[in-house]
Amino acid sequence: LKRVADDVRCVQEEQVPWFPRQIKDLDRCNMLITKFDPDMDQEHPVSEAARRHLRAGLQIQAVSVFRETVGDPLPTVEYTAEEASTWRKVYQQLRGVYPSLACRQFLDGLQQLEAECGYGEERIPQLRDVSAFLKERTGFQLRPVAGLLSARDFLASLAFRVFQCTQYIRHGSAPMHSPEPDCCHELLGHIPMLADKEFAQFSQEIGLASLGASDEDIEKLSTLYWFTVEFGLCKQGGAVKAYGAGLLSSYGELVYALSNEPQYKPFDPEETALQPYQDQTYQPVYFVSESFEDAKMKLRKYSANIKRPFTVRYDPFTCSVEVLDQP
Ligand code: TIH
Ligand code: FE2
Repeated sequence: LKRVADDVRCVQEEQVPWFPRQIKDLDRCNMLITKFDPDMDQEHPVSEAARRHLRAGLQIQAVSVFRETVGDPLPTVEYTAEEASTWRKVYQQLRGVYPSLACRQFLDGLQQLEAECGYGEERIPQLRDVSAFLKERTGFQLRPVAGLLSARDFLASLAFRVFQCTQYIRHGSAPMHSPEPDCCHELLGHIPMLADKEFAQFSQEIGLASLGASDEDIEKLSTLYWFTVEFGLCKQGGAVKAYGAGLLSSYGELVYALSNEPQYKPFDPEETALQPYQDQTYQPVYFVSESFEDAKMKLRKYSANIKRPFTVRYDPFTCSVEVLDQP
């Protein structure tokens, strides 16, 4: 009888997609969604320096597979004067509108980063410094990545409080919007939010919910991630504010999202999870939640209900995931 039970369990386990159990397994979570090859695609508006970083990034990726842990010091990057000037433009423009358009949690985080982590228009913060800062605040750490990752790999890293970050900067000809993540997006959009304890907890929960989930559930979770963590709006103090990183790193889209032009829908995970999305231009529709807390609670509830034949629990002492069979 025992053998049968074992067999049944094996069959069940086979249906579950592989997922990282230990933080070092994240070295295997680096599947890039290659939209373009920096050496081949001459159309994509990437500066020479960015191409260099992209190539370096691809090398980092190749090397990191052999690394023992994700704790190695992050590489520092020497940005060119042209890149520094792109950063300055982006920073100045956005900084001016944040007080009226960004949510309170974001403003708090940014203020801390300015006071304690060298944030400002003068220079592009290094991932190494920012990672150390975050680690002390919320336990999140950064890991360099060469471009857009598969949703499954990106979400899995959140389960371990690891945020995979691009390190190169957008082309100077289009500072106000980039169709892909770059360091302006990570540093200005995501990092201030990840300095918030509750938001960090919530991000990790999305990650834990994604481990071993079906392709269909990953698609829904990443759609939800898109319309909240990337493009979410919430009501705060009687006004609509942005908390999504894709908005907070794009002056063009931030102003557009909070104008009368786009369509607003109330945030409801069941419905939002089915909304098609694209990343090449501004979103035609944004989801507004009653409050920042409301978005968190609803998404948390949704994540917790995803069906899997097991449950997971994170052990912060060993930075690993325990897998428990459902009774
Ligand atoms: N559009 C964002 C920006 O200009 O900073 C970058 C991205 C967010 C999400 C996908 S691409
Ligand atoms: Fe992002």
